[in-house]
Amino acid sequence: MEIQQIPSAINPDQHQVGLVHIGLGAFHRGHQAVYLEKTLAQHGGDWMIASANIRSNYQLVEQLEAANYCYPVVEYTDSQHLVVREIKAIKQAFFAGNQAERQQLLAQMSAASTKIVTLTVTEKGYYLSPSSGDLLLDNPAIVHDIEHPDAPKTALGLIVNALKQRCSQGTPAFTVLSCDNMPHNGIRTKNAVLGLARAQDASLAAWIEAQVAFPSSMVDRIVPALSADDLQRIEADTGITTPTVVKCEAFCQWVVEENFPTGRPQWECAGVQMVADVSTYETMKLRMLNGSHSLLAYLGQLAGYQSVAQAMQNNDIRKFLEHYMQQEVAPTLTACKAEELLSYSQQLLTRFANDSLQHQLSQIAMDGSQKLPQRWLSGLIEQQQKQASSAATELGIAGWLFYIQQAALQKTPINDPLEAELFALVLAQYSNSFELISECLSQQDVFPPSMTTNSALITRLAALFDALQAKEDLLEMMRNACK
Ligand code: CS2
Repeated sequence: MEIQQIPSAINPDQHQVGLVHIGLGAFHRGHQAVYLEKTLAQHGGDWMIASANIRSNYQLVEQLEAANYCYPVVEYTDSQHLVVREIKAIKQAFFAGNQAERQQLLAQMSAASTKIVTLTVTEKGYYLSPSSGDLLLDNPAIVHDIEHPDAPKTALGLIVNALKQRCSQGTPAFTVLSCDNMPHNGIRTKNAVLGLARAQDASLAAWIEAQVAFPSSMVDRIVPALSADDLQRIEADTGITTPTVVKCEAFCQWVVEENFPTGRPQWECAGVQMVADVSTYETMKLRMLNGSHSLLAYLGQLAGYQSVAQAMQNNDIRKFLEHYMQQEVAPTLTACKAEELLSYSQQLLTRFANDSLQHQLSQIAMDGSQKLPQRWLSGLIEQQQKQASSAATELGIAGWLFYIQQAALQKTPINDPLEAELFALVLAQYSNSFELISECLSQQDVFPPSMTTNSALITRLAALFDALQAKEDLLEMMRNACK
């Protein structure tokens, strides 16, 4: 094992907090915090991070505090090469699930020194209908934040509350930067924040609309959740026993829309791509990388695999993904050059095969209802409009519904905000699979209307679903989808 150690080159005492982050998970610590660390080391500035968890993992906040907010990121290039990077870019951490710390977080967010609020709260943390992008005003957490604007439970509620304080103090607004895997994540975040603000106070909403910038961004780095086995492996490889360690791949990308009226760190010195429009990067990544991940999550688990790298060792699965990316996704990415898409897809196959990551398929399978519209369905609709086949994507959809039905029958949670609705749909009595698929596709928060009424598509999905139920050879079905 070849190990490169990169100690932190910043002195946290010399930099103040300029950025508040909500969603202190492994991804944030292994991605945005690493970029900030590099930026501060090269360019200085008051851009340290104050980072918060809203609902879970108070222990992590305590552990970080105990370690003086210094933690290692272990970047595995492959099973023989890794880099251990020391990160000190986080100056403070809060657990906003407790009232006192929530007030401290809100004070930090309302302070004039805070110029940017970044978010990694996952798709469901925006409380939007995944298909339409409309705010779910009747969701209990949003109802709570409308009724109790001074004790918010959601990231949206925290942002609206802090902006209200800034508006009334005469402090300029901060910029809100979403770092979640959603299409047009800046616009979606704006809709979510404005939707909540309008339900609280129309004049505040008007101020936010006029004053707050919501740039979009595309983030990319595979940062799996850590298991006890991972911790042991890291210890064996590096001797590190720190509980706050982050494990990830070497690859890292961040493409950010240049729209920061309140100022921003000199991220480009750390390799961040600042662009006028991120949508091409975003669609490419969501459909190619995340779309492949979701195919692996459901079909890979149905084929008996547990991790991405294990599934990638199966040549049929590898070819299936190659087919999906080249034949079903690439034609929808009209703004990209064919060679660029080919090399991107090849690079993804290599990244997925990295067996040091142990990226669990069950982790990716979570929140399917929130992920699949942008990963599979928008591209599928474009392909259908051109009468082009999307057999791999269709097998993915049938596989997802079958996976949900299996879980519902075994009473195993699928970790999805629509779990109850989806379980009820797949467990109801139907006279045949066509009826079952039709009913599932009428779930409008997931499926767009053009799919719900497409009987040829429903017939194909029903046939795939029947084949899965009949335990036909899944690898053979994958091979057929590539014909
Ligand atoms: C994954 C992503 O869990 C998932 O849904 O597809 O977290 C993926 O690893 C990242 O987007 C990679 O940048």
